[in-house]
Parts: sequence; C-alpha cells; structure tokens
Amino acid sequence: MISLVHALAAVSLPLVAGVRRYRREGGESLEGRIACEHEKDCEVSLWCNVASYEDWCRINGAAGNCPAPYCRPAQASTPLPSTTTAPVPTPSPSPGPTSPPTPTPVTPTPTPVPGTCGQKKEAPAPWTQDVSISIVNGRPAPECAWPWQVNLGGCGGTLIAPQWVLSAAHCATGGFPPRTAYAGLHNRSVTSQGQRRTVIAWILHPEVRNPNKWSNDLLLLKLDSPFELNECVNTACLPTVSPQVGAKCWISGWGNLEFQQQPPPEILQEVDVHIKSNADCRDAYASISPVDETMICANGMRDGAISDACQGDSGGPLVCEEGGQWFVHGATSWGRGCADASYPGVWAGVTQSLEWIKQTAGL
Ligand code: 4AZ
Repeated sequence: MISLVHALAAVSLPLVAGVRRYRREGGESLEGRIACEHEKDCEVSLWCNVASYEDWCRINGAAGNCPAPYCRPAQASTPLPSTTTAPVPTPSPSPGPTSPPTPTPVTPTPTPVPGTCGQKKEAPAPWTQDVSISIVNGRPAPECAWPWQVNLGGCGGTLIAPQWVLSAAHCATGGFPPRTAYAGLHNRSVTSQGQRRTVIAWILHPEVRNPNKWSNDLLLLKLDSPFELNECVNTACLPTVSPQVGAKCWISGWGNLEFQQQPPPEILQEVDVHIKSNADCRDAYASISPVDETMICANGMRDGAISDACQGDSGGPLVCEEGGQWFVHGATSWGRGCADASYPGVWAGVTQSLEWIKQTAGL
C-alpha cells in the first residue's frame, strides 16, 4: 500500500463525505479519470472480499475519486474505463456480494459508514453536577464512547489503522515497551470484553527528543493482526490541519485521577479540554522545559477546577470533532504535575508529523 501510493505520487485530499480522495500529482484534476481498483489488502479494507466493489471502484476512478478504504489507486498501467461521466458514488454501509453499491452524488456532509475513521456511537453527554472527579476532573466515559482508545498497560494509544496504534515515544523508551494492545475496553481489568493484539514493531519518531527533551514524543506500534472494527473499536481520523487555539477537544485514558495518586481508575475516563496557544504555553514552561512546534498544549475548566491528563494517560488520544468525524490531534506527552492552573498539559502534535505517520503506517 505504501509503495503503491508512493509510486503513483498520490496526494491524499481532505475527507469528503467520509471518503478519502486521491489525485495524481501534476496530472488529471479531481474530476479527471484515475486508475482506481478494489482494495484487496484485507488489513486495510473490511471490504477486501466483496466483489461488487470491483466495478464500483473503477467507476469512481473514472469520476476522479478513489475512496479508501474500499478502493486504492491502481498501477499506472491499469487501463482506464471508457466511461468519462460517471457520478461519484457514496459507499453503501453494508454492501452485499450480489448487490453493488448504489451510486449517489457526493454531498459535503460526512456520511457515517461502518469502518470509516472518526465515527463514534454518540456525542459526549453534557456535563451534569453529580459526576465523579476523574482523569483529573473528568468523569467515567460511557461504554464504547472512544472506540479508538487503546490500552497498552500503563500507557494509552490511539488506533489510527486496524493494525497501527499511535502512542508516545516515552511509553517505549522507559524500559518497558508495550507488548500487548487492547481495544474495546471500558473496565481495563475486564480484558475479555475487548480485543487483544501483540505488538510486533515499535517505531519511534525519527526526531524524538530533537530539538528539545520532549520534542516529537511519538511512537507507532504495529500489531500482529488488525483489530476487527465494530461499534466499540474504530480508528480515529488523521487530521490535515492543526486545531485552532481555543478549540474544544476531548481526552481519554485510564491515568491517575490526581498527580501521583494511586491506584488509577478501572473505568476509562473522559474530559474536554481547550487548545492553548504555543506562545502562552512556552511562557508558562519557560523555566521548566522548552515547548516547541511539535507540541500542543491544552487543559479544561469545570466547576472552577482544571481538567487535564495525568500519569498513565500518556500516549492516549487528544481528539477533536469536525463535521461529524473525530480527528486525533495529539498523544498525551508531559506536563508539570497534573491539572495545575499554571501549567497546561502537553501533547505530541500529530499534524506536524503527518507524513511520517502516513508513510510508516502505509496510510
Ligand atoms: C505522565 O507522567 C504525564 N498533566 C502525562 C501527562 C501530564 C503529566 C504527566 C499532563 O505521563
């Protein structure tokens, strides 16, 4: 998949209607024809064995669109179909082998399609007064609320592809690289509820700890086999742009409820945080550790108290919703203490390292 996409010099364009579009560099426009074939890699596409997608992908290509994960740009030598004016269809949620997907026009509204990134069961509930204090100053998440949340035992991670987890580099460099990844957990001790995979590769960001101690604190984990995606296990989308200062985003994890307070919670916790400017964050940490452009700072405020990630949340997701889809913008990284009003939490930024992530995971 990596080499194929790169051989074609395909450019991944922003998600439209829940599908990723590909355009060939310097060649045809989006409306032009693309050699687009059915994705046969079952690690990438849940629809790898559904024959009805073969024609459908060719028709999409003719319309200038090659929607992953169902289709992929084909080898340049693949003959293009003769059709020139086919409409761009939206994938059907559950195609059957005998009934090809019905072509419908693309609309700007993302369509929830099982197996596509960034879809979750329901929006986070509004806050009420009677919630317990957790993550720091958050609350227990409903079951299946954050389907990309991965438990690495002492660290968190974000599922970005069925076989790839994004986490923090310091989760692997501290002496105990994670060996097992669970998805679909609510109570971290009830592992029978989730899916378990073995980590087969730990890939540190090539610029980890450069130029500063906590720069590029990112890790990619390859799993022995893909997770099965369902309502409680799904990938988060990769963003194309960084979140705006002030944007409301969400964090989740099984980390401490207070700095250095053990034991950590059994149930996954959630809280909303707001993105801080890097300039403000740099000032806050001026006497402690440099904050640079590879990092994103954030914290929240609820009932007059600060919300933040804490020890054990490391590597876990900072996600922001955009147009009905959730995008992972950070991996929980560091901070002074937890929920200290003077020191926001710091996440390793995703947008800054998008090319490394996509190339490494073959996305
Ligand atoms: C940690 O030690 C850690 N308040 C993670 C996040 C924060 C602090 C510490 C942010 O893993």
